[in-house]
Amino acid sequence: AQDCQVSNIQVMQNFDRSRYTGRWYAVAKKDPVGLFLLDNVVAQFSVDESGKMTATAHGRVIILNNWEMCANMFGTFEDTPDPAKFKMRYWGAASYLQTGNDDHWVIDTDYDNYAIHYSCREVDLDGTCLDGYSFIFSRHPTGLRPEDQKIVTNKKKEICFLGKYRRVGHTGFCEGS
Ligand code: AZE
Repeated sequence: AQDCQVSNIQVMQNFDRSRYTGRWYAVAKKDPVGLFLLDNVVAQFSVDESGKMTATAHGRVIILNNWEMCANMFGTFEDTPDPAKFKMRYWGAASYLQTGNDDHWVIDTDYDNYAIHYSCREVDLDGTCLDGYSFIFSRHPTGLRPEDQKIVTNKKKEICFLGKYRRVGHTGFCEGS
C-alpha cells in the first residue's frame, strides 16, 4: 500500500473517538500550500452527548501584514462510512482567520501516546495528493516516546509524506489563550 494513491491510504481500524478525546500536542507537521499554523499547535478533541466529534486548536500564525498572533480555531466533524475518516469544518475565533472544509483522517493512534493525522486538500489527476497537510500528535508536550518513533516514521512513508515534516516547537506563545 505505498503507491501513494490517496484512495489506497490505510486509516486507523475501529477508530474509537471517545478514546481520542483530550489534549494532543503537535510535534511535527507537513504543511499545505498557503497560510498555515506555524508552531505551538495544541488540539483538544471532544465528543458531545449525541456522539458528534468537535475540536478546538490553537497555534501561532502570521497573517497579512506580518502580524503574529495565536489563532484560536474550532472544528466540527462530519462522519463518513469509515469511522477514521471525517470531514472537518473549521473556523477561527476571529473573522480574519481561516475557514475551510477539509478531510480529516486518523491514520494511526494508540490513544495514549501518539496519533498521525492526514488531510489531502487536492488529489492530482494521477490519484496522488497534490496539496495536503498532516500532523503528528503526542499526548506528551515533550514529544514522541522513542518506541513510537519507528511506527510514526513508517506511517509517514505509507502516506507518502516522509521527509516533508518539520518539527513543531512549543515555546508557550499560545499559553493562556
Ligand atoms: C486541527 C485539529 C483539529 C481542529 C482544527 C485543526 C486545524 C486547524 C487549521 C487552522 C488554520 C489556521 C490558519 C489561520 C490563519 C487539524 C489542528 C481546527 C488548519 C491558517
